[in-house]
Amino acid sequence: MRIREKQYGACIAPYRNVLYLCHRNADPDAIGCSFALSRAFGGSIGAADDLSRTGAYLADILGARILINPPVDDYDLVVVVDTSVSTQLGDRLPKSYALVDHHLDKGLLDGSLFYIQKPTKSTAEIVWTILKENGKTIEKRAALGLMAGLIADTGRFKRASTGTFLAAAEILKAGGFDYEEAQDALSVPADLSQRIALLKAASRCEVTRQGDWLIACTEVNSFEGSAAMALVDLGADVAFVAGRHGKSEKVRISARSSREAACRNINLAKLLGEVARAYGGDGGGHRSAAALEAIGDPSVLLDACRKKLLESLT
Ligand SMILES: [Mn+2]
Repeated sequence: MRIREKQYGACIAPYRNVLYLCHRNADPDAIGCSFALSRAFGGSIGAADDLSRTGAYLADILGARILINPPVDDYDLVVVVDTSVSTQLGDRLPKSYALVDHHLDKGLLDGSLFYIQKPTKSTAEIVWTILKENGKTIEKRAALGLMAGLIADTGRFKRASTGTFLAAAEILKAGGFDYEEAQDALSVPADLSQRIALLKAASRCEVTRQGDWLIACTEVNSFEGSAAMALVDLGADVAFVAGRHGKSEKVRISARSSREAACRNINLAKLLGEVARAYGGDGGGHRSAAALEAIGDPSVLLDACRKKLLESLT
């Protein structure tokens, strides 16, 4: 059931024991939103498998306790936050759940008790509206969490909308801190392993040119998302980065596209979703930032992504 932000308080009220659940590799948007919701309406915070480095850094600053892989069926209700496909939860989708999210995928909507899904630039903007319309006063730490999520998901306002700027101004005012403090909550010093992964990704990169399009494909077994972003920064229109995790057959691919590519109607969420489902997995995300998990050989999956993209360009 789709609900409005204003109805959130009434919908959550009957549940005593609520868990806010973040996706795997939980980022500042997921952490900040779960923290703000749990402070306003009560409940615990959990994440599937792990937190991202910036997510962990922010959780530390907020003093948020995040349970890793909590027993989801022990809660009256699980609110899935900033997540749009069940593979992002390691397929541990609880029996009864609600959803607050800003992605394009529809996969979790039908099975939910109630949901708010809007294509805002960050889930933080939705959560901010929820708090306002339910008459919650926001404390500084919660505001800081939302602001950090908003800054991170918009690439420091590069992908911001007018709604993002409005929300940002309101959150700063309500929280009583300045923009610099919010930026500090995201400034994790880049660690050596990340820098090595990005340099490896760039040095192994294979570039395909079609007309004036440059497509970069590469393999590296960590920091795929950051690597894809780095390759777009270096000049690729679209970058696909594949990695294998642990000993499993599972392959993760992260994809990013330039602003130009997004303007020319490339939809990476759709493209990765289709490739993933052809290889026994699932994927999704946003038009210009998406990911998949599927079974197979990394190079074969990369090839399938590249082929599908080339087809859509002709
Ligand atoms: Mn998000």
